[in-house]
Amino acid sequence: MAQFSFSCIDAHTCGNPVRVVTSGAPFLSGDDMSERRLDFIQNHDWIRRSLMFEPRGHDMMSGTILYPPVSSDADIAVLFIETSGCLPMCGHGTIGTVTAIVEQGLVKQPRAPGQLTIDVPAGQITVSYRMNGPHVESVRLYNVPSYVAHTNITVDCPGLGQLRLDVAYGGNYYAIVDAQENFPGLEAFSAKDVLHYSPVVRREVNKLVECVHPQDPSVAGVSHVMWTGKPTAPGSTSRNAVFYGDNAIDRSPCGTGTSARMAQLHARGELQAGDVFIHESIIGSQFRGCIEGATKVGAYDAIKPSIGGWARVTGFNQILVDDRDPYAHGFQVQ
Ligand code: PYC
Repeated sequence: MAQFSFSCIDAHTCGNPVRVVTSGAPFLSGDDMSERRLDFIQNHDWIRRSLMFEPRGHDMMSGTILYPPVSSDADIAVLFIETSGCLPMCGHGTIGTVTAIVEQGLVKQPRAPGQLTIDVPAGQITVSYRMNGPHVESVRLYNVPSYVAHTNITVDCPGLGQLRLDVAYGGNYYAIVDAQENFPGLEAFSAKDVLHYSPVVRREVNKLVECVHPQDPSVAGVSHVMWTGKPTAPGSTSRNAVFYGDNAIDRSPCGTGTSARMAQLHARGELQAGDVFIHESIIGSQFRGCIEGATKVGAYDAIKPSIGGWARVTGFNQILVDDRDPYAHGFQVQ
């Protein structure tokens, strides 16, 4: 009989869950977090399924596993896990993780006060955080360079008709659907509509275009679909719902999605460096996005995005995965 135990801090970032695994992680081989992500996917993926799927998780479950830094100038390294797989980057996951580990004193000597440099599979990111007494009040994430990969793709979506969309990268590749003739905007869509139409859009766009990150071929393919609409919460610039995995809608405004969206708006000339972009989620929570500057990803013009948000710890969870349990490695109901 084998029993595995994982210490977790459970939190949520603006409504979307983050399960931070602080002990029980397997040793990973590879020279950077991108290679270590591939090692995890090949040899240890049962851990992700056990911790993310039912009965220990649910369709929206998302999390991180903490590792020592890989680069000499980083404080920590993070592997992202969720029901859909191991993302190269996750914004809400980063904000939740930083909040949880700083509040619990798990970063012993940050290299700079109020800041962390983090190795992630998509590269290296930095965060700054603001304390209020013992609590982390807010986190700003300086994300990986984000760019537009394809514009004006047309897909056929049975039930809606032809949809025009752009594909942009913000740490993951996003198909971004704006209001148009066959999609009046997110305000006309229910959560059920998002769950129903997104897998079709994702499948069709992946048939039509190839997305491979110019600097890391292991980051490829459209994984997320963003539906946009008019804001409803005070101060919001725009509203969105991001679909991921098989059954999930991000409850947060989505960090990598907001980065991709800002890259798209910048490419269209609708958002400039220094502009603040307040992105609203399906439940009305907000991230404060900003374009920090311009850069390149391979031959593509790109932006340097930052995202501000908050997270709250909801509990401490010692999770057991026991061979005697027929559902030890989790299940999903489709
Ligand atoms: O915040 O980047 C994000 C994210 C990706 C999937 C769910 N949240």
